[in-house]
Amino acid sequence: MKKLIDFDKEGFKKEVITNVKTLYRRPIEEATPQQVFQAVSYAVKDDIIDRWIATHKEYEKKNVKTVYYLSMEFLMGRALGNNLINLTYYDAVKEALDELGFDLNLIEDQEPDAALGNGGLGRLAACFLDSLATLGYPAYGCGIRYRYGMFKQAIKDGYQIELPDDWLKDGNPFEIKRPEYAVEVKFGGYVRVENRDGRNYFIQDGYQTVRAVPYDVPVVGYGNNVVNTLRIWDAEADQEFCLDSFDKGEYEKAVEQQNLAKTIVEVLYPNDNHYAGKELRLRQQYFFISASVQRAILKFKEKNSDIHKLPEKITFQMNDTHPTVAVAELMRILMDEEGLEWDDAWDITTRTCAYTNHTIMAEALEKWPIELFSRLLPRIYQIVEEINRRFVLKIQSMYPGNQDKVKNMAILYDGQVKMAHLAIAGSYSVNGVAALHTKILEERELKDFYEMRPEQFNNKTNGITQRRFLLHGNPLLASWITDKIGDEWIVKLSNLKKLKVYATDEKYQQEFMNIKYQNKIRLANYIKEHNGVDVDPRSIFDVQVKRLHEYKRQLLNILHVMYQYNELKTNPSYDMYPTTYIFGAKASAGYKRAKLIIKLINSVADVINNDASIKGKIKVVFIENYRVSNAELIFAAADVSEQISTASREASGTGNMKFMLNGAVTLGTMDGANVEIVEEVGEENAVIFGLRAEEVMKYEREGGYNPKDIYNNDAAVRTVLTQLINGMYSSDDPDRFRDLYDSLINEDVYFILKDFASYVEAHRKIDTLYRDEKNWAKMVMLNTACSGKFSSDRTIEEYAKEIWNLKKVKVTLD
Ligand code: 4GP
Repeated sequence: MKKLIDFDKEGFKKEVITNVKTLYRRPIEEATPQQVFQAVSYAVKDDIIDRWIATHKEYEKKNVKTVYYLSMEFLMGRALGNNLINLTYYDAVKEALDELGFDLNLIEDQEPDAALGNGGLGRLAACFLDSLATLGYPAYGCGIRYRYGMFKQAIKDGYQIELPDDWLKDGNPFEIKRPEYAVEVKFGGYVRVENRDGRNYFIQDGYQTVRAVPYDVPVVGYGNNVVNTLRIWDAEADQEFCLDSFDKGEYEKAVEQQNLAKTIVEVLYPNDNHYAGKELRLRQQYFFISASVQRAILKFKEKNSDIHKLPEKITFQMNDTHPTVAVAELMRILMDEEGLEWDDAWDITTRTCAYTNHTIMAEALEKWPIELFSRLLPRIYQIVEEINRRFVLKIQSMYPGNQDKVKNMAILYDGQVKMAHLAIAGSYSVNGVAALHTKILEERELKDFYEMRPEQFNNKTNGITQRRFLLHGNPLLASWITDKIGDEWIVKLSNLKKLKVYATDEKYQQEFMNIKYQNKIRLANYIKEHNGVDVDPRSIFDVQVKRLHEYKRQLLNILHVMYQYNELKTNPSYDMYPTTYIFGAKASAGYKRAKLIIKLINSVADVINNDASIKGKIKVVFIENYRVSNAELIFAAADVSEQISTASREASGTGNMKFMLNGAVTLGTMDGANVEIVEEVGEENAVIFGLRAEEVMKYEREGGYNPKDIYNNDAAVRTVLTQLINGMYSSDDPDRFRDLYDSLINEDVYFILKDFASYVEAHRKIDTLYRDEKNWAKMVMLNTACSGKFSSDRTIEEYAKEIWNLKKVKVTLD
């Protein structure tokens, strides 16, 4: 890849020195690593700004169509390394810093992760921004500038502890505050109707107001001068209004507004695949949506005079149902502020909004009580009522007399506002995130909506950015690949298929496996430093890192470890290849059972890691505070990628793709994008086990299965389950894990026991395969070689062509 422009190393060094001086009144020799990080970041930002300005000039000149990716979450991780990679300056800056006496890796470690997201859908949003900029598509990410991001996880006595993530405490060098773009967002009060010139106007009165102030964060495209914007909104009390209230003696009202502003962006709700129903969360949703949509319309009007052209210039892509109030907010603006009639406004809205579904988990469905929704957002609620009234009429005219359809599809029903139904009614596109997931949406979860309007539905299989998860996260493998096939893979991941020819060549197999080994040493060092556990890089690194959720079945994984340990202890002929089981997972703060599973993993680790008699055959490690930055190290070092969700439950998964890209073998169920991974790499290069989605869904239709049958008939399962309640892993409190035991024996809604035998078999197969070094090397190399489909560049091209109708823009610097 051509370098952007010649990097001026000496100039850069000078700038870093000057920055340290002006920011901290210090000579560089006395600067702390944090200060050097800030100084370097400001120097890099300087370079970014020119491209940022040039990009927006070009967008304005061409009056381009723009996608607004509306998302409560952007799990960005660290910015410095990624920005350097995408500016194509990484190595040059590394050298410059070396010459100043600093190690870029250590400087990067000074940066806190921007953890403005939980997991899947938040990290997907971050990968999408990277791809949009790299492909040159005009885009804004719109979200919230949470004062505290995803909590920091500490492990104490084996339990998860949540600590606040004060990520802004040293300042965020890349962001820019844009007070000139602040807008007002209104909450509460009541709506009165005013008739002017024969037309009714709806006016919200007696409301509380919050000033939404945007901070812009640059999103640098790879090697193309494009810099898009992630716009995250902060809340401030409306000073003018407050002063006014003070004057009028409305002291309490003024204080309330101050408090509202303070609390609204205070914290990210730490729920993954789960709806908590908190009032503050609805406030957050409306806050950032109202601000983003208002601002987008203002910007549109700077260049366009006819509001009817909105769908030609803007798509609002709603990342799950969290931003769904956008449908009603856009209606409000079009009618109350732009003066359009309902039909006109509805036509524009439903050609501007699009919706992505990320989960079929029932507990994730957002359903707001009407009482709360209408109190908080009175005008928005009126509009939703009218949308619902018309939508129900449409259902009734299509299916006369069919009350079930109304019940299943209405937006307002049972005293609730059903956000998914609003999202579908108000959107021109509804997409799932992997082929199997979209099929389940169409055939089961959203069947009625699909039957009503099949052309609205489409699939966009997720992807990940190779720039962060290979080029930055795995530099050894990245440069080996570039050596073999050139560096175009950085922007065209399908090129990796050219690596296939190397997969059967012993020399290259050795090179590849040696890189894996180096990466395992790197991770082993991290584990030693952070967990104090010695792990052997020659053992199999079998890894499950993702949010902790019952459907993801970390419990199945640890039960299998307990089983293997029993075999080692009791069966003299049991032979296994030394394996290190690595876990990393945050549990939502209020999710008791998930937290108990973390405790179980750590308790099992305690017993097994300290039993000298098994000669280190099994090690169990729980990596504390799993997040984007340590994930990069983990993916690079994995041999086996555990993707073991109950089939049908994991919409797609994206971790599975990151492992594959870095040369790990998937041990998984036929769920989410695993299905497509197997399709790409071939069933012989993955290890698949367990019930298929149709089988799971059939059991569910028929009322489940009886786990006691397995308990009664499988002695190994019985032993493992008994060890949950006999104190083997909880001698101080034998009942500690009884809840897990009961859940398995009585319901086992996630089919853990049902899949257990098959999972044991799959592990045996991994063991056998790993011993055949050449074949294993071939398998992992083919995984890397066949991962091209899973670039988020491919995903974004599909969105851009099939949903957004975006045009690419080229940016040149004067
Ligand atoms: C996640 C899904 O669980 C995961 O399968 C998918 O890969 C990811 O979205 C991106 O599409 N869902 C969530 C959530 O993060 O909170 O619903």
